[in-house]
Amino acid sequence: MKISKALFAINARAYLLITSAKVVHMKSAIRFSSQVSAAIAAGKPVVALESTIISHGLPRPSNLAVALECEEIVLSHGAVPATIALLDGIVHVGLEQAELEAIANRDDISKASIRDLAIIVASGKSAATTVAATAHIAAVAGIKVFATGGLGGVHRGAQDSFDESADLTALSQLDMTVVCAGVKSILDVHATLERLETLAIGLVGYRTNRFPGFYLTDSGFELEHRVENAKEIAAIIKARTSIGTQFKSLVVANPVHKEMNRELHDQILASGLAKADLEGINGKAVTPFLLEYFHTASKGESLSINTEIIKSNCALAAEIAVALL
Ligand code: PSU
Ligand code: MN
Repeated sequence: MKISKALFAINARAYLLITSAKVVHMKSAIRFSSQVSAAIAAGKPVVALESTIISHGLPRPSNLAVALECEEIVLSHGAVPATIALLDGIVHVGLEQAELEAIANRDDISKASIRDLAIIVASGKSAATTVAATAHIAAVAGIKVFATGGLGGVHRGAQDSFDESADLTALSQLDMTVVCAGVKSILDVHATLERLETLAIGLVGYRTNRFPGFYLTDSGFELEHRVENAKEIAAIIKARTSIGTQFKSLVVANPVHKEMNRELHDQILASGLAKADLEGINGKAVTPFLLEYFHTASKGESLSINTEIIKSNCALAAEIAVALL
């Protein structure tokens, strides 16, 4: 019953792709929390939240506290939070408190991008979802707005390693609006912006003309488009549908209010990149390694900024979801 209600909200393309056999499979693989399923059925605003940030982006025990706070912020701004994660082979859209605790504290939570989803489901394992995987599941569930911290992107040295986050290609194929604070300077920011352009992913600055650099309000790159409020963003989302570009996501770059000390930032960045190189960190371990390094080396300063960023993105995402009604 819950699922059939949710299926009404599935976007047109996803619906076409789902044969009746696949719907039967989805019923067993995707579980909506009672709060999320009620919100979808009633047409209330819902905001998707990712879980890799909880399991692999923030240290314990603040990860759980931040995750709970994020849910509260979305609620207080008039939308329903749908944190997305896989637990014991089930894709959850909306987590109950005990499930959120499991994602924050269990040691068997891997990091799943889109290609990992079916493998984790079939093997009955558990994983947190990246921006790519969260956006995919959210789109299948008919959720239009998603809040995260920073987007994945093109890694430094990608011309040799080919290390580009699947977040980018995922967002080039999904009807999703992602609120983030830009990308971290652990990445090649310029190359990431170029790839966003090539992949036709929409990009607007929220009350800024500069692309934010996560801990820093300005990554050094200019943005062509600027918006001032959630209503303007909702108008862009609706315009995408009317001209057929809705399956290219929209990234809303929301800069942090109070940035990190730039000297400290640059120093930690340089030593973190050098350590990752020295230790031969590669593949999907690179991002969590550098995030952890930042938190430890800044003695908590990056953590408090990170927390502020996520909270602010959750508030804006909820405002957008409300404005879309
Ligand atoms: N960037 C951040 N914080 C994060 C991530 C990226 O500032 O927590 C996480 C997100 O879940 C993102 C993922 O989708 O890392 C990208 O990882 P990769 O580069 O392995 O695709
Ligand atoms: Mn990678």
